[in-house]
Amino acid sequence: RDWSSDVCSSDLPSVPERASRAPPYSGARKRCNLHPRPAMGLALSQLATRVASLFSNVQDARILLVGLDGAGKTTLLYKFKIGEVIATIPTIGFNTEEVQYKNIRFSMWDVGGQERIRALWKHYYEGAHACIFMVDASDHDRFDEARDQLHAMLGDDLLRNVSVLALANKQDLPRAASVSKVAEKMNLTRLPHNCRWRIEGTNAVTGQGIYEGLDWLSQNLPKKSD
Ligand code: G3D
Ligand code: MG
Repeated sequence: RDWSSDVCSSDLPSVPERASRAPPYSGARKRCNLHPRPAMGLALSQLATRVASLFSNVQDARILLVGLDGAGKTTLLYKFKIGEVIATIPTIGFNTEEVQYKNIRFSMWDVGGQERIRALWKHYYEGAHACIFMVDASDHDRFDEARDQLHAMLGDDLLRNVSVLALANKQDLPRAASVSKVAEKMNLTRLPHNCRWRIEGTNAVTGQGIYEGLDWLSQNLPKKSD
């Protein structure tokens, strides 16, 4: 792993701003697809199976996968067949996708947009163990919006115990902000409820960084006593 530096709540202050992060390949998505770098570590086709084994000790993991539109959520779940769609519930202005992979259930939706829709999100909060918040690290103009959405959502008491995995996605793009920059922009040290969190740099097209992030998550799910 070269660029997918990660930061977590306990070690944020010691992580230096990374001098160089983006690999010098084109950054064009299709090109990455056609020429995955050989040192990727984990065969892409195995990602879903490996992810499932991470959570094999958990009876039922309920994970919210959220972020602004365009962050890369659909790419992450569908490209790697991490789940099978079990339901899509279209509501005006709010579409969720429920995806199940073995004992892990992902509820995925785009955050942002109209305030009144937020009330509908709560249906998915109950019983959630974790929240994966995906950020397009190359979309500098929307960092503030993403941060506000993240904090507004996690301010809800129903999400008091969730563990938070932030993904600084699209690290392959030359414009992408570094992982520590995204951590700073998202104000992760100021998350409500002092929740457990971590941030990982990812490329949802190649799968880089995804396993590492989910590995941390699987080991940091809230305990029943929390
Ligand atoms: P969303 O489900 O969060 O709204 P999508 O986002 O998964 O639909 O992704 C939005 C676009 O970003 C897609 O491109 C997708 O291929 C691209 N994308 C997702 N992750 C990455 C990444 O890590 N790197 C790069 N370079 N692109 C990524 P299209 O062209 O299909 O809209
Ligand atoms: Mg989507």
